[in-house]
Order: sequence, then C-alpha cells, then structure tokens
Amino acid sequence: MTSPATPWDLPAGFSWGTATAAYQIEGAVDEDGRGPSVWDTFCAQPGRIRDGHTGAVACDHYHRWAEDVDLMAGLGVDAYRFSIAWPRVQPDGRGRPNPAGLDFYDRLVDALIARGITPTPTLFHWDLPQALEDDGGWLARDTAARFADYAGHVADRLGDRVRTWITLNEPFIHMAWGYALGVHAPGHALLLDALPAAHHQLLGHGLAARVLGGAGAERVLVSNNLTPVTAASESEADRAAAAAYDTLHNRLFTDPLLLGRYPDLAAYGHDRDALPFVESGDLDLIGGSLTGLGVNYYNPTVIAAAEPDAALPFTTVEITGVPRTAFDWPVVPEGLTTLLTGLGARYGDALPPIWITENGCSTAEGRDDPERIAFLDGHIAAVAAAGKAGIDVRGYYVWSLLDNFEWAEGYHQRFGLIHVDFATGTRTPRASYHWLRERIGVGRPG
Ligand code: GBH
Repeated sequence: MTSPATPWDLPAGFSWGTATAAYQIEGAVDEDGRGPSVWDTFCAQPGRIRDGHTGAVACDHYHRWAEDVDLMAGLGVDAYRFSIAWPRVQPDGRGRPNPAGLDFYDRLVDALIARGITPTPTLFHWDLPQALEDDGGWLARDTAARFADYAGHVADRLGDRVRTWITLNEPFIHMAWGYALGVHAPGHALLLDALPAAHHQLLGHGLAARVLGGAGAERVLVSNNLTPVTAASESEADRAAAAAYDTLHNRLFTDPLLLGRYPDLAAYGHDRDALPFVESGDLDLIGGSLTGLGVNYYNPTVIAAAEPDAALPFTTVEITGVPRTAFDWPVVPEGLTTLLTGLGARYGDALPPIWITENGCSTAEGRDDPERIAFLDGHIAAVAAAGKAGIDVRGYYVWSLLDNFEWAEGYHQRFGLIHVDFATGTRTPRASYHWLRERIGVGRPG
C-alpha cells in the first residue's frame, strides 16, 4: 500500500494552483501605455457596480506582483493561472504590440518559474480593449481575427517559457452577463441576439489555438463555467426546460469544441445547421482545437419551465437546504463529481484531460475562514471521487489567491486565500491559506 500524496488520494503529479484575473487584481489602468478596456468604461457608468467601485487600483498587483509571487511560493502551489490584459499588449486592440505591457508579464513569468511555479496564462478574461468594442466587440466577426493576432504577439514574447495556455475565460458567462443580460461589461441586454458573441469567441479561440500551436504550445484550454443541471420536477415541461438550460450553459461551448458541432438549438428557435453567423470551415477549426478542458465550478443549477410567453424557455429555482456562501451561492460539493462524471458520459473519448481552473467561495472579511476550508476540502474530495470514477483530472486552481475586484459586486465579495486591505494594499494570509499549505504539502519531498 502506498500512502497518498495528499489526504484526498489524488493521482501522482496532480497540480495545485491559484487563479486570478488581470482586471480584478492589477490596478494601474493608465500605466505603461495600457489602453482602456470595456471594464474601465462599464465601471465609469453610474449604477453598474455596487457602490461605484472600479478596478482602477484593485490589489495594486501591477506594483506588488513580486510579493504576490512570494505568497504563492509560501503556499506551496506549483501552478498559477493569471490573465493577460489585452489592452496592455495592444492598447487599441490591434496593430503593433506595446513592449512595456508585455514586459510586465515577462517579468512575472520569470519570477514564477524561478520559484518552481508553472505560469498558466489566460489570454481573455473579459477585459476587451474598448476600441474593439467600439467596432462591435464579440458581436463582430473581426474580433476573432484580432484575438488571434493578439495571441501571436503574446506567444512571440512568452512562448519560450509558457507551455499551457488558456484562451478564453468563461465564454458562457461573458456572453450571458455581458451581452444577453447586460450586468457585466460591455453591458448589452440582447437576450438571445447575443448568440453571435458565443460563436465569435469560439472562432477567436480556434484561430488563436492554431497560432499558439505554431508557437510550440503543449496544451491549449478553454476555461468555461459549467454547472450540472437538474429539473425542478419530473414533469415533461420542467425536464424540457432543464435540457434547454443545459444546452445554453454547458453544451453551447463544449459541443463545438469537442464534437465540432453546435447542440440542437430548436428550443431557442434556431436550426443549428443554419446559424447565420457560422461560416464554412469555422466548426472544423473550433472542433479538435482543445488539448485540455478548463472547468470552473461554483454550484449546480435547478431549472423549471418558464411561463408560456417568457423571453427564455426556462427559469432558475433556488436550491434550499444546503449551506450558502457570503455571495448567497449554494454550496454543493458533490455537484462537482456529478458534473465531471457527466462530462465523461457525454463526451467519452472526445473528452481531453481536465483541469479545475476555478473553484472557491466568498466569505466574511475576517482572517478566520472555516467556511472556505470546508468548501475547498469538500470540493477537492469531489474531484478525487470523479478521479476514482475514471475522469482524468490533472489539477485544481483555487479561486482566488487574493481578495479582489468581484465585477458587479465591487470589493464586497472576498474570495481570497489571502485577505487584502484595500485601503493600504496589505496582504494577510487567512486560515485557509495555512490549511491548504499544510494539506498539499503532505507527502511532498522537502
Ligand atoms: C467566475 O465567474 C469568474 O471567472 C471570476 O472572474 C469571478 O471572480 C469568480 O468566478 C467568482 O464570481 O445564482 O447561486 O446560481 C463565476 C460565474 C456566475 C458562477 C453565477 C456562479 C451563480 C450562482 N458565476 N453563478 S447562483
């Protein structure tokens, strides 16, 4: 009998990381030639962000990055998922790259590698250059080509040291909240007319994956927010609504990426073989482009049928009888096992290795965070259970390293293993940081 490397009995070589995103931590929005992003614009509009908070300073990671790398090294993780701000690299979203913007990530990558931490950058975590939004954003097909061009500039600079790339973060949430509901930047409330933003993100990924492959990438992932969906009742109507929701949230992105075709979109009034924004060759490019799947998991979803003439064919039902995070999201660790085994059942051999690229919860501000410890412990155990059931999960990134700018909630939600005092920038590891260090260190040499 061999003793497990960690208390969770995960496979040898399982990777541990933390995750962040540029606009949520960097600040320094006007420095070294950075151009404005859709999030700068959105935050400046009254009423968009709780209490008018913005990412202008955030965690000041742009200046405190070395301290943050030290904190990660102290935690004992071997990987770091961060995002690259497109408007630092191409202030107007096109043309010659801005060397000073690339320098920042160049230094960060070197510092991570020097501490034995594998850099896993995400190229797009929602901060589109405002100039591209002015030309239509992800509703415009050309943005996909711009994205591939941007990816090429980043790969030219970092591709000698970065092996694993994540092209997109949560294209579903970006489409749904940014383009369909308007609660995130760029603030469009187009409902189902937001669909082209899904396809153009996927196309951008496909084009970028080809560029990254050419630059020697070993793995290219998309990190999507996935949720296991169940029907509120056994009724035919609720089950149809749940299937429709599953199609939109989970399959709309994963099917084209893994199977090279869109799911049945009849529930949304579309013929999947006649989508006006899909051109010939697009799906060949998108399908088969993934060499790893990034899964961001927060909670399951329960769905019921909508009223007959509602705009969308489903409605969300609150999950009761479980603990809730400070954000009021239900805590259901076994939902992650269900999600992962469900992916295996749905995609079979087409499913590439999986990395959990985000999982975590917001808690009260205090440094003592038993809720976070319980959340992480339960969810990591759920990953191990999926592994036992035959799902190839290779790593887990905690969202997040630091308390940060939580989008429309501003600084009100705290997701960090490390507390941040936003008045002074002071970082203080929480109890969960010490707990995780201990747990992932067990069985490790040195
Ligand atoms: C991610 O999005 C983002 O990638 C990251 O930037 C962000 O900071 C982090 O998660 C935390 O929010 O109403 O109870 O059904 C997460 C997307 C969408 C996941 C809403 C949970 C619903 C909760 N989230 N969702 S509930």
